[in-house]
Amino acid sequence: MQKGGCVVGSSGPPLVIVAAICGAETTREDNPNLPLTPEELAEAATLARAAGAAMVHLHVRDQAGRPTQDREVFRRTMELIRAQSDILIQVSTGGAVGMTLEERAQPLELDPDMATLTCGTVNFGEGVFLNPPDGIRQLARRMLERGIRPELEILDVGMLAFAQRLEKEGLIKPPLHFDLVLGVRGGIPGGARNLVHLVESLPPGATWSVAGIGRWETPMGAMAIAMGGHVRVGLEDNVYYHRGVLAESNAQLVARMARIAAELGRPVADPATARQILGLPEGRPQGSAGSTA
Ligand code: KMH
Ligand code: ZN
Repeated sequence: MQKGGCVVGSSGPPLVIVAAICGAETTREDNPNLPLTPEELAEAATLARAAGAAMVHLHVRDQAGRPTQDREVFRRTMELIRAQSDILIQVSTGGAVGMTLEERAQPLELDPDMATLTCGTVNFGEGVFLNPPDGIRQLARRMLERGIRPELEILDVGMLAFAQRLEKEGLIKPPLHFDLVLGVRGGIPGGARNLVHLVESLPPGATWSVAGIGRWETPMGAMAIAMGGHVRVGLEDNVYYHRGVLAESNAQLVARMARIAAELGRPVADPATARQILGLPEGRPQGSAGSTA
């Protein structure tokens, strides 16, 4: 994949759309269409797949709708998703602000297709999303041991340098895959100049996607499509379809990206194609969600 190559007007490389369907912070008060239970999350993932998503970025909630990293809730949700859909599953190891690293690491035991690895600490609204160097190393080591490919979450510029240090230490293996998150209150703001700076700072051979937060979701996604990157959209990142108009579903946000991609000459990748693009190991058996080993 080209780092910054413009593909507008040509038939470009397939586009991987990731659906961030729930998150840890979004509430039903923010958007009543937010899926929360394992059944609702599985249905949302299936509909997102039908709309063009190749991978789901997964958080789960407890019975009261609060964020949890409980392994058994993840297991149930992953089993339901895999029973209904071939969508790839990327589990969150970020969890919610305030969780310990041990809590956050639980879904790694379930053999997900991919997992997030945030590469530094950042203010997160009024909270602090704590990712000290040795904590990041611990998560990276567990992923390496289990053969889980990390998606490197970059919420500010300095995190890129730490990712490259992890690579030098042998804790992550090239080609690296990055998710450039712009617009978190405390991280790098959204905008064309910031996105171009991040993309031009990536190591050679890297693949990348963009997650624009709030009003940045659509413009950053459209830019990423034009620049040859990939996109993440969903209610975790943005609850609106238009200013003041709530999104009806995650699938609606995915479908918009698929339409923009079609106009810009990027076919949407199915999960098998996304596997190749992202360098993921061969598929896990359908209907399974790992062992407890
Ligand atoms: N909920 C955020 C504090 C991830 O999923 O890896 C962290 C997050 C990142 O959502
Ligand atoms: Zn997340």
